[in-house]
Amino acid sequence: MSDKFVPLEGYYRQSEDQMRDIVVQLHDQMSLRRSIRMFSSDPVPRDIIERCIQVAGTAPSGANHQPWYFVAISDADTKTKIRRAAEEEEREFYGGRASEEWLDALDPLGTDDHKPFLETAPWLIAVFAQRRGGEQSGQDKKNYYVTESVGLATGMLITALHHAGLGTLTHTPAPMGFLTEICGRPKTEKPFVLMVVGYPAEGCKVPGHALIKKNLGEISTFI
Ligand code: IYR
Repeated sequence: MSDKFVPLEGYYRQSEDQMRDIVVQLHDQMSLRRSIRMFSSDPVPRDIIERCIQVAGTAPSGANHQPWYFVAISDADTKTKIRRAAEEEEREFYGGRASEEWLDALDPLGTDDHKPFLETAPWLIAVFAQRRGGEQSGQDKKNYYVTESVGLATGMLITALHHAGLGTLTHTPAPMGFLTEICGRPKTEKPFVLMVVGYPAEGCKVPGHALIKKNLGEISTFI
């Protein structure tokens, strides 16, 4: 075997019952995750956010190029700028850009063009997708499966934040080009999602619609 390879570490077999306990517990925990739109302004320590971003950074990616970049924002002025720009886009979205079908689909969520949480929440994490890069910073190779890779990393970021007991919202004001400039990122990176992060507000409510989850039979087939 070529010296390109190193021994696998960190995997060990546990009993089937242990595996069962772990996945049942994980499912119980993750099935309580909700998209939150009412955030407390209580601060969340930066090292928790850093560590969750590191979890996201362990995601698999095309050719291991890790085509993601995270800008974590707690600065109040920057949050205000983001809120203003996002609400401007959302006013156009709700005021005519979105189709009737789309607005109908959103009706159960009760969303509108007001996004106060963009200033209330202690952290916003802007996730960017890099069309070019490489496995090491500063490289300029073509990246592969960029959307899939950044989607996987974002899912792992949400999972980490949820495990920490934090509320999240995957916010996608469209178009999100303003994030590139406000976050000082190069034009070669595409804003992927704006993650809103913090403790849920006291008395936080979520749409009942969010509780409708497809069951195993609806989302899978075993052959
Ligand atoms: N970006 C808008 C609209 C919106 C779109 C979808 I698809 C959602 O699942 C939720 C909202 C907004 O954030 O209000």
